Amino acid sequence: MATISSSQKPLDDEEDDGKERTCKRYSEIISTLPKEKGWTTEHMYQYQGFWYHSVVGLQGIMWVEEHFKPRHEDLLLVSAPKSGTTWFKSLMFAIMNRGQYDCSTHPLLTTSPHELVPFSEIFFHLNTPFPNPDTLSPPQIFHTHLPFTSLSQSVLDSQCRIVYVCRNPKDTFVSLFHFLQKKEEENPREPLSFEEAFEQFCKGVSVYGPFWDHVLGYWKASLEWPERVLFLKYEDMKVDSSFHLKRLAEFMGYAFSLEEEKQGLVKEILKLCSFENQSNLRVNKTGRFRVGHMSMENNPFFRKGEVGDWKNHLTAEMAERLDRITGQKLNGYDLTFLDTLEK
Ligand code: PAP
Repeated sequence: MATISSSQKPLDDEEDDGKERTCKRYSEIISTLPKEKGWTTEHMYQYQGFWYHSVVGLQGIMWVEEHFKPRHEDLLLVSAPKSGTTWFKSLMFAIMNRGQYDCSTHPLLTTSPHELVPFSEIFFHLNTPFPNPDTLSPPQIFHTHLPFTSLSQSVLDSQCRIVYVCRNPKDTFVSLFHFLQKKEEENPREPLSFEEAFEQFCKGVSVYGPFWDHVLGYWKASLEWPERVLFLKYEDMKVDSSFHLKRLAEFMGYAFSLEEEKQGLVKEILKLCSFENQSNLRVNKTGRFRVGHMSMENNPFFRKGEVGDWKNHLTAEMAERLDRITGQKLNGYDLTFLDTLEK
């Protein structure tokens, strides 16, 4: 089970004063980066062509780039923020650990998916030594929001399999805006209005944005290395859940047997991980997820869980503008998004 405990052996050079030196080195780099107004933090910073929400967040990213070394057997879930990370963490965890738990004792009933599948970027800046992956029994599932071009050579060399999930940009924007209103920040500022945040999103200035570059990086990688990168969309999982869950399991190396299908395991996992089920659990309604010394509310990760909620928030002009930008950016790549579900 991919849990992190602070008693696990930290990487050698992340002992306290090593960490302070590293922090200083990262801060010096960050002080030279281009800045923009943050959505809810003072500034966002552009690093390697992508925008990041805060200094501490960026420190975590730089640390992951330098130190994160998955092994061949590990699985890496990558997502553009608010594309279904929480959902796919629970699906992948349930796929990998099926057979170990029954429906009444499953960890996903009492533990946040974010605790079960660790988010690589948070470990450094939260003062929690990241466990040396070599001390964890493989395979593990790790998660990152890092763009493809920022994945370190060690991730690429590891040959670990990568599952990428994304979502249509209009719902992604709406979801991100609402999430940031609720997220606790160390140095918050007066949040940008919905209209201001929309302007920034269109310019590419969003968390781990530009959105389109993030998606295209993994789309191209999935075409070039289909055996290593599986590209999935939130909407496809909503529309044809069984088909895509089986595809995901097969890619992960945990294909469902005919016997398991007959026993209804695919449906069971989908039900366990469904928005309706997960969002109504006590742990996700009122709990916090903890990683080492850090904790965060679970509730902001569950809002509506629908395709097409953008219609309740974007004006017709805003929707058209985002469609136009998406059309231009993805032109020629044979990549489109569903943004409405037939009732
Ligand atoms: P993250 O990238 O910051 O971890 P992420 O989980 O990708 O966040 O995004 C949360 C979105 O997924 C929310 O969408 P909404 O704002 O449009 O409602 C959340 O409701 C949705 N979500 C969370 N869990 C599930 C689930 N089990 N099934 C479907 N959607 C879900």
